[in-house]
Amino acid sequence: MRLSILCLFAGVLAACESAPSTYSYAPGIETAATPDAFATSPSPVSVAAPAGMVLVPGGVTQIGSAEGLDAEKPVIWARIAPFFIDESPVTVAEFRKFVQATGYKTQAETFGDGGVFSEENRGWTLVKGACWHHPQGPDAPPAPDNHPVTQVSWNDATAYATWAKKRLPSELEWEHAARNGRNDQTLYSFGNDLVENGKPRANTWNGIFPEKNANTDGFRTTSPVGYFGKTPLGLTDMTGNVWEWCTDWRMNYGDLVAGKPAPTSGDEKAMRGGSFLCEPSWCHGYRVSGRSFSTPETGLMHVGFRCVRSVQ
Ligand SMILES: [Ca+2]
Repeated sequence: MRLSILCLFAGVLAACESAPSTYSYAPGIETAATPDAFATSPSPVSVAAPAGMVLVPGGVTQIGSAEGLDAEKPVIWARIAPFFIDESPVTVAEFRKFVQATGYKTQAETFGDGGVFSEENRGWTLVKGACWHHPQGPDAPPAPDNHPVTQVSWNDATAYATWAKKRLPSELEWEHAARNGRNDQTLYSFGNDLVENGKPRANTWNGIFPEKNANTDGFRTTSPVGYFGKTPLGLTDMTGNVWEWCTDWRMNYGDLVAGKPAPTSGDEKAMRGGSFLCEPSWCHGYRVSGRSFSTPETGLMHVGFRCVRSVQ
C-alpha cells in the first residue's frame, strides 16, 4: 500500500516528506526500493514445523544482487511473513506416492518426451520416453528414489503441492530462505566458498560449460538430497542439484517497486537455486540471487521443486 505523509509546517500545507513506498506483492509479502521503507519487521512466531519442513523466520531481506545478471537487478527489498519450507526438494520416492495416490500423469508423459542435456552433444534434445522415473530416457538408468524428482513441469509441481496441502514458494520467499531468513549477504546459502577443506559443498558443473565436466563433486546429473549438507537454516540443496520451480510469472524487480502489480499471466515461470549444469562463467545460477525461467508445461532433467506452507 502506498503511504504518504502530508506535513503542516510554518502554517503552510506542504508535502514536505513522503515515507518510502511499500507495495503488496502477495499475501505476507511486501516490496520496497529500500529497507527503511518498512516500519517494522514481522513479529517472531514460535510454532513447530510440520514433518520434513523448516520454519523460516519472517524478516526484511534483500532481493537480487547489484553484481548479478540483469534479471537480478535492481536490488529491491522484501518484508516477508514467517512460513514453512520443505527441508529438501521433493524426491522421486515422494513424487511416486503422489502418482500412486492420484493416478496423476505428468506433462512429459502426456507429450511423450522430455528435455535432456547431452554432454556428448553439448546441447539439449527432446528424448522420447524421458519422464520423472526415467529423466534421461527409458534406455538410461531409472531415477534413484532419494534424488530430487525432475522432468516435472510447473503444472505438475503445482498439482503435487496442492495434493500435499502446500504451495510453491514465491521467488521472494525462496530467496529469503536462501539468505537463511536473516538477510545473509553470502554468495551461497552456506557461505562464499563452493569448496571447503577440499570438499565440494554442492552439486554443480565442474569445469567449463558445456565443453568439459571434470565431475569433481562426483555427480554428472542429480545427487541424493542432503548429500552436501545443510544450510544454517537447516535446508538442503538450496545450491545446485536441481533448479526449483517458484509460483511466480517472470517479472522485473524494478516494476515491483514502481507500483506495478505482480504479473498474473505470462509466458514463463521462475526457477531458483541452479543445477548440476550451472557453472560460474555461464550463469552461476546457484547463487542465492540467481534466477532462471521456463514455460510452465516444460519438463527438464535438471528442474525439480520444493513446497512451502503459510504459517496460519
Ligand atoms: Ca556435479
